[in-house]
Amino acid sequence: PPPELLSNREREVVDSLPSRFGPPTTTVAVAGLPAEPSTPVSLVPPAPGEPPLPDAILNARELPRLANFSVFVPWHRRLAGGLIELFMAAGDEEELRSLAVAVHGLCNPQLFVYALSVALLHRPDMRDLALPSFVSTMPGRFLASDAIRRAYLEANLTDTQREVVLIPRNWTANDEEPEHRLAYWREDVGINVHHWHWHLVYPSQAPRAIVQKDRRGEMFYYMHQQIIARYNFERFSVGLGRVRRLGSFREPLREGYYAKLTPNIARDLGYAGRPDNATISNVSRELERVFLDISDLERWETRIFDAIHSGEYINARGERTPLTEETGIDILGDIVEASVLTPNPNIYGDLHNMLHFFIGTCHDPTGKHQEQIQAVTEPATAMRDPVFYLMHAYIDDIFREYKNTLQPYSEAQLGLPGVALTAMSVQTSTVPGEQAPPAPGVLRTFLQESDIELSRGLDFAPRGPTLVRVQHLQNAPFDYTFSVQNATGAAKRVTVRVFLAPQTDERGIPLRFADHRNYFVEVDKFVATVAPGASELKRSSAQSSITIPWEQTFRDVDTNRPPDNTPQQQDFSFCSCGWPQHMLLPRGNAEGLPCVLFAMLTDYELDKVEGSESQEGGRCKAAVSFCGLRDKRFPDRRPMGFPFDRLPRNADHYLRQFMAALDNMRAVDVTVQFTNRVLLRRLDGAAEATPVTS
Ligand code: CUO
Repeated sequence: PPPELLSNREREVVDSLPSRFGPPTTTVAVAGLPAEPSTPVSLVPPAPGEPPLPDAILNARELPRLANFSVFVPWHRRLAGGLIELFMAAGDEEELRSLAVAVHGLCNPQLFVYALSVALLHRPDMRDLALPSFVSTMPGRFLASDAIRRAYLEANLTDTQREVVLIPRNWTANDEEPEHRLAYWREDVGINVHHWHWHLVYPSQAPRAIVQKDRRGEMFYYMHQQIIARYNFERFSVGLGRVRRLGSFREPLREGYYAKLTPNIARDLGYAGRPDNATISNVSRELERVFLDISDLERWETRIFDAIHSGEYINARGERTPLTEETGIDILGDIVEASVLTPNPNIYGDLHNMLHFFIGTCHDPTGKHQEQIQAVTEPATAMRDPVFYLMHAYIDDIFREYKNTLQPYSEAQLGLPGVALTAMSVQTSTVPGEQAPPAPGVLRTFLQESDIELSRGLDFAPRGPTLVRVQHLQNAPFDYTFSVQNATGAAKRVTVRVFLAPQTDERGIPLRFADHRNYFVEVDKFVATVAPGASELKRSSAQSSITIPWEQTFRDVDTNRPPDNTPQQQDFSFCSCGWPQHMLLPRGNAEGLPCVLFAMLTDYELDKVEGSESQEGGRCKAAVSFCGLRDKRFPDRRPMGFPFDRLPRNADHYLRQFMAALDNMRAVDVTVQFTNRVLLRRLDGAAEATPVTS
């Protein structure tokens, strides 16, 4: 059985448990706790003369144990912020453990898991600790409640009687709902774990040292912009048009959604559903202590657009302050989200977080039915709901409005004198069950089955491995070859930026650069040295700067550690933030979706950031483009999304014309071809491919 961890079985109050950090023989008695922690905490009411419980715990006790917790709720954020601070302040591992046991026993378990996870990700002494896969510790937020009920039944059988629980592919809706064609993507386990993990790495409320990461607001903008770009790519793959942007807070939300997820299976407190064409209303919910009107949202929106169009925002002292080319997008990100770094909450409010809340409570805006929030109001589940993309397309539009006020990049900013990217190709490896590799330029996707071990998350069930099996998209690994001509006469360090985009819009009409740029998804970014003269750079799709490997999504703590265990890879928890490798490519279609692969070389001397030159050899560099580098500044000085984040100099141009005079860029046509069959079964995480028919 997997080791007992505090984050296992979140509703089971522990009497004693082995140390999750130290040797397995250490135990912690809840009532007594370690003999002399520097902040004594007890689960029994303090006797006269004993120190009282810390305020953070007393406050957190006000959230009922079985309520659903969400960081999109300001009150919940405040409670989490207090607990994170408490966990961060613990002097050593022993004290942290005693505090954790106390909070686990006294407070809402979802709040506990969130706050402890954020603290573990940020405490220097915990950096080698691998957090267990969140799918296995909180399966109710990632897997169908039906399947989890079934897993409970299996868990009660003997080891030899147990069967793997199959999760059907079409369990939230059927094809009468056109949006259901994308359920495989929206409901993907890896994508949702990534989003949850991203919000742990970038909490919007916690001690300032944790929140104030380099370019945090810009990262909020960029990571979510890329989600929308990827979603549109996926929509084109299945024959749907680009996602509709939420145009007004008062319009009906055509896309209903019923998540069929129950984070608290014991009390059956599932996420609420939302019927088609629902509208949001003024909110007054005592349950989450939110009392706001739609007109508040509209006021915040107007003020944010005022800041964008005037080029100035109002800071904490009420002064007009310029949004500069250097930091404007970063400040705007903090304002729009809003994180605790937002400069003036009275003026700019809490637009994005509250949109998650207004939409997610539109079925019961006053709480009179005592209904739970919808899936869209919680980061672990929000990306399942089609409305997430309407909403975030609207948020993205705010940032785009700002980016459109900036000067287009000049040729000097875009070019790299003396270095040319003369050719580029991709070669996909042989697809499981086929004899030969695909033709050059053909990328391949198919289906895979993976098993997830759930016993860490089945509260109150007997111990023993219990498996569920999910089907998901997968892509065949591929290699890039870049041919470079370096005429500078010396070796040159370059950043290679690689993007993929659909060739046309949903009607098959070519897109002008001004619009096309919004569809480019980053697939890789890396630093390389090119020798003088002609040379080739090779790169594998597995090295992508946005992804984490399959194992980190689907495997458990002890097995997800890379075999070599090198120092730079030990920093596993932070690394678990990242887009899943199995979703690196859009699905494409059976005929092969026409795409453009774009690459650009830039001067590393201009790109590099002091102290973050760790693209090579640093700690935890997986998924750096989406998750940053731990304890370091973002290692690329250029704006995130460069060169697609701004309008072109000529609004009439297409990509070809945009690149015309720039030898350091190259675009080639590729296709993404999808095979609607399960070609891979890796039931035990083994590397070999087992072709099966389906
Ligand atoms: Cu990640 Cu709205 O911030 O979902």
